[in-house]
Amino acid sequence: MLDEKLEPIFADVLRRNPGEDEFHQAVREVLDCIGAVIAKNPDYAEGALIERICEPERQIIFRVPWVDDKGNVQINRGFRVQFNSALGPYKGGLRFHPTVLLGTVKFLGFEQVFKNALTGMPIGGGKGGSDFDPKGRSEGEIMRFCQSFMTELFRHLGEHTDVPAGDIGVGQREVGFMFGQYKRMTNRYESGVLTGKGLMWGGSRVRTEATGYGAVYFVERMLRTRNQEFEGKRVIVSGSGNVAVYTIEKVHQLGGRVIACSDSDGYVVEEAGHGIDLPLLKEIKEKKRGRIADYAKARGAGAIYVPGGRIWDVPADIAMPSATQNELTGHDARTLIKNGVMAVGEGANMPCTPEAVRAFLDAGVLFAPGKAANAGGVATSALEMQQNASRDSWSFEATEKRLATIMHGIHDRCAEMAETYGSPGNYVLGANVAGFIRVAEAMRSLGVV
Ligand code: NDP
Ligand code: 2IT
Repeated sequence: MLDEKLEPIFADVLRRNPGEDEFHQAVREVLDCIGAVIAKNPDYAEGALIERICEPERQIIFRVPWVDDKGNVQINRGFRVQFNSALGPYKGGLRFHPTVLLGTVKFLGFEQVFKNALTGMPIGGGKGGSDFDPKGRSEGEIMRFCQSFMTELFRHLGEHTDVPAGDIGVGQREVGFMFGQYKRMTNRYESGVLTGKGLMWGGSRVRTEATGYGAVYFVERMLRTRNQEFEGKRVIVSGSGNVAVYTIEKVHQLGGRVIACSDSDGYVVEEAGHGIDLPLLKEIKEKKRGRIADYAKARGAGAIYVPGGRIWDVPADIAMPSATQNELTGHDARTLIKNGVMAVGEGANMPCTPEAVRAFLDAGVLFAPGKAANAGGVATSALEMQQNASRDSWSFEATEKRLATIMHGIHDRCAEMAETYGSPGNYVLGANVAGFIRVAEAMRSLGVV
């Protein structure tokens, strides 16, 4: 039930952003959580502050024309939603996926505002991307697309203005092509304008690993509140991209056993030995840009490949959804609960549907919401910006230590806020309240802008 002050605000969000279901879902979750904050401190509802938080500061939509390898002209749509800059320059990734619509980018930008606030670092929230589908495209096509995309986007960026990074379909290769085009168009080697760069040209150590590692650090700390640990646990991780691969790596380092992972075609289960063979998975996914079916084939009899199946049917102690939004439904949640899941950590953005989140909370399953659990990626991006600003480069160990400290800090802040607002152990409430308060405080100080 929404607070009565928030009801008309949400009704307005629905009316003014028709058809953007994912954006509605993300806004609804935050508004559901901040009712108690408003009741305690009505000042936060003054000056249309909540209405302003729900309205992006700027939304940029542009045509991205490019020529494919056959000489045909292709047209895609580019987006950048600069959602909130109260805490710092807009910061958030770029997603290249055929399903990307304005509403997708708005939901991701909105989540990013609170996530970035939770890190405690000086970064505002934004997100961008395109409905470009990188699957099956040659390196030349990817480069030409990235160059065309940046030819419009560059004028909206800057190390003090807006700093994109990767997300689905955008990794170091794409960031490189975009940084090259930005450098060419501006005639500036402005390292701090993009993060997720290569180590040779201004990138930070641990950025590649950061989101997955950070999510595992968060869940580890959460397990500890019940005297549990990863050691000996059966873990399933959906997806097999950047976040999934480094989630698997850290779980293995902590003695857990990841027995299943997936892509949009299906999942693989490997019960024997140490579970998923990470060096092989990296070889196939990162080097060859292959599929989970290729991985399963290379593993032979020890691995079972289930095309088109649901990975959540695999019994596990811990589930880490790390692919995409709404990939884990209420039905999946009930299956996991029936099979005895004790903790769920969202590596992806909003991977669990509201019904699934409700089911986990009601069943007393430890649940780490994405905007807290996957904040390690953007936090390490902020560390990359720090290194760029001081023309410095830190060791792997020092950077990973900073990441671990940041994740533990986020965990503890969420836990404390959940307790303060009467729902101990509810990290969804804790994350939304803690993120909201930091953004709201800054916005109040900055006046009506
Ligand atoms: P990648 O592109 O590296 O990997 C994405 C993975 O998810 C692939 O295995 C992909 O499978 C799968 N996937 C994507 N879309 C779908 C879909 N519609 N249905 C089923 N599977 C899908 O992306 P990342 O690992 O970077 O991102 C994964 C999630 O983590 C996203 O929600 C992203 O927003 C979030 N995130 C990423 C951060 C980062 O630093 N990269 C930081 C914080 C959050 P397939 O190859 O078949 O498409
Ligand atoms: O969703 C996310 O936090 C990201 N894709 C990372 C953003 C960033 O700027 O590093």
